[in-house]
Amino acid sequence: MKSIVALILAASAATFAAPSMAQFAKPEDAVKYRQSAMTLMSAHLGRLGAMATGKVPFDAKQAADNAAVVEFVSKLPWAGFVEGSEKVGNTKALPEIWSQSAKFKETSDKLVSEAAKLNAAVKVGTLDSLKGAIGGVGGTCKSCHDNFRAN
Ligand code: ASC
Repeated sequence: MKSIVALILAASAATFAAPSMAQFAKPEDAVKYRQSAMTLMSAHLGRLGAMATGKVPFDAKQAADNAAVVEFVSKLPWAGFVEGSEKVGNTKALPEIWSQSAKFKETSDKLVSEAAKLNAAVKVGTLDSLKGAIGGVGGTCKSCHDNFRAN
């Protein structure tokens, strides 16, 4: 019985670990993976941005739901920046992602931590708490795009 439980745990751990060590059948799949994650991040951050700027009314539940997605999804794109996917398909990824990989990692780590801060902040449930934290995320998106994405 114990070994069955251990087996199930090991199998589910492997499933959950998959995104962070994603193996892609072909480089195009890696590009699609990271772009999909970025698309989700943009959609959910966009909804928070609309609330923060007053384009749509603030709704604490909506804010919390969107920030939870942003925090989770912020962890995903990075596994898709594999060697060999630099110039594949329709990508704006700059070569600096690979030639300055430590700096890229630092920026991506910063996004993950800013997204976690945003998610914690919106749990307060006020427009001010959202406003106070969304800039940290948006600013990190921007600095990474400025340095590592072709416009
Ligand atoms: C978004 C989005 C981006 C970033 C960037 C922040 O919502 O789609 O690319 O924020 O505009 O400066």
